[in-house]
Amino acid sequence: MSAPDSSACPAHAMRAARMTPAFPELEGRHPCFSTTTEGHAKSARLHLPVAPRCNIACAFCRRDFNRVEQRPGVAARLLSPDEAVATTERALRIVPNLAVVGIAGPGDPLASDHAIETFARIHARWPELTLCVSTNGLMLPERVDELAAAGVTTLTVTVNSVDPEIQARISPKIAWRRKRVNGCEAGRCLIDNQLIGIARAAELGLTIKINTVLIPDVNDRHIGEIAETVARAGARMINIIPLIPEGQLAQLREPSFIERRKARAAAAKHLKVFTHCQRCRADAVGVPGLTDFTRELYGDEIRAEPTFSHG
Ligand code: CLF
Ligand code: SF4
Repeated sequence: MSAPDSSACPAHAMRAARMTPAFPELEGRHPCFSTTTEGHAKSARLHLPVAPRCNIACAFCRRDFNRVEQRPGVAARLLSPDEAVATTERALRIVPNLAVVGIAGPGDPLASDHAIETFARIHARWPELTLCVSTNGLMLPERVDELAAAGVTTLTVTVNSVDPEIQARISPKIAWRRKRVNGCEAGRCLIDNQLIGIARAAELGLTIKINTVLIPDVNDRHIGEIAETVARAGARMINIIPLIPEGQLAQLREPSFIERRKARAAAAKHLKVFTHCQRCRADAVGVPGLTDFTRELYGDEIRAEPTFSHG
């Protein structure tokens, strides 16, 4: 009997897509670039909170040092590059299947030198580890070659808009070449740098994911255009993250289930959509959503509560 023709039936096609790795070389070796449930559960990541500051001001962002909140932008403490290397050494003894070392905060990894120095030192010592970075992309054109030279192979860029007017509502100001830039000019500068940086990263062979914070009545009708634009630049996957209203956007509401589905459907016309995101802390360790080795690694307990503000 011949296999069912998945192109004839949307349900078959969706099931086939769920079972087919989008990135075979990373499947089971990187939890956030594995696109099957089995692959996602096979490997752990270690986040090293070495990035002390940020160069843009997202209206929904609330960075903090504490032990309780389960969201990006939060860590129990900042690590120096020396401490990050020592932490990696300990984690390799403690965490089974540790395959990925990522830097995703608490600030932006490209706004200072700490992340790139940390990656270079880890890559020299443990070249078998996959190195992963998550950035707002403002400094990507200037620093992506350094990232690649330091061994980084998977990249996430948070792109919340490709329209400067919309972007100005999300990140009203940025620090660019030692000056403050506001409004649409800031939006244009950030978007241009993100797209140039993504294109260069693709040229260098990095696998690129986009994080997009879904903000009702701000960018919710703009998701398809974002996905189309970043796909053209060289991104391969998108992760739509629902806003939990905080900071200057505390007056907004969370996107509904239907709004999230619509956004994913609009993005799926252009990119693979990532669906396992756990909105990790900047010092998370383990398999996202499945195991947590924070206590064993740091010798104290971080009690996680589900709040979120950052992409
Ligand atoms: Fe960390 Fe991000 Fe790398 Fe993954 S998390 S830097 S790509 S190793 Fe993953 Fe966590 Fe979602 Fe990020 S589940 S918040 S997408
Ligand atoms: Fe910076 Fe990320 Fe916060 Fe935006 S969300 S201000 S990029 S740390």
